Amino acid sequence: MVAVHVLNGPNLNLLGTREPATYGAVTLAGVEERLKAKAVAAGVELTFRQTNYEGELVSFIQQAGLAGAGIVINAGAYTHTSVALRDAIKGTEALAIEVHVSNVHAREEFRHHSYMAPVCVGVICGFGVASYDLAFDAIVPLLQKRLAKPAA
Ligand code: CA2
Repeated sequence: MVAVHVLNGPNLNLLGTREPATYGAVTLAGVEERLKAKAVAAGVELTFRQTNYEGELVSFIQQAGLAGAGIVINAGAYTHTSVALRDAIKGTEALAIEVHVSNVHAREEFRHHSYMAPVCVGVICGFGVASYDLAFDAIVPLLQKRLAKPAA
C-alpha cells in the first residue's frame, strides 16, 4: 500500500491562528482533516506530523524514508537553514515534495533559498493550504510507479 507522511516544521502549529494575510485561516488540524479525506478516497495510508524541533524532523524523515513512504514536507523556516534535513532526505533516498503555504519567492530574500529543494522531486508553494493537496496529488502516482517497479 502506498504511504505518505506529511511532515510540518516549526510554527506551523500556529497556522490559521495568526498572520492570516500570509498564511490564511485554515488551521493545521484543518489541513490534516482535508488530507485524511483525500487519502481515504485514494486508498493511501497517511501519517500527519508537526514538530518545532529540527532533530525530531530529521527522525520523522528517516522513519518515512526508510519505510519507503513518500514525504510531503513543509519544513517552515528550517527549509532555509537546515543541511540536516537535506541529508536525511538524500541519505534515506526518500521521495519527497517540498511545500509552502506562502509564495516564498515573493517574500524576503532569505526565504528564496531552500537546502532541501535539490533533493526533492519538486517544490510547490504559494497556493495557500492547497499546496498540500497539490503535493499529495503529485506524489501518489510517483509512489505507485515506484511500488510497481521490481527492485533492481
Ligand atoms: O509558507 C510557508 O509554508 C512557510 O514554510 C512558512 C514558514 C516560513 O518560515 C517559511 O519561509 C514559509 C513559517 C511557519 C508558519 O509560521 C506561522 C506563524 C504565524 C502564523 C501562522 C504560521
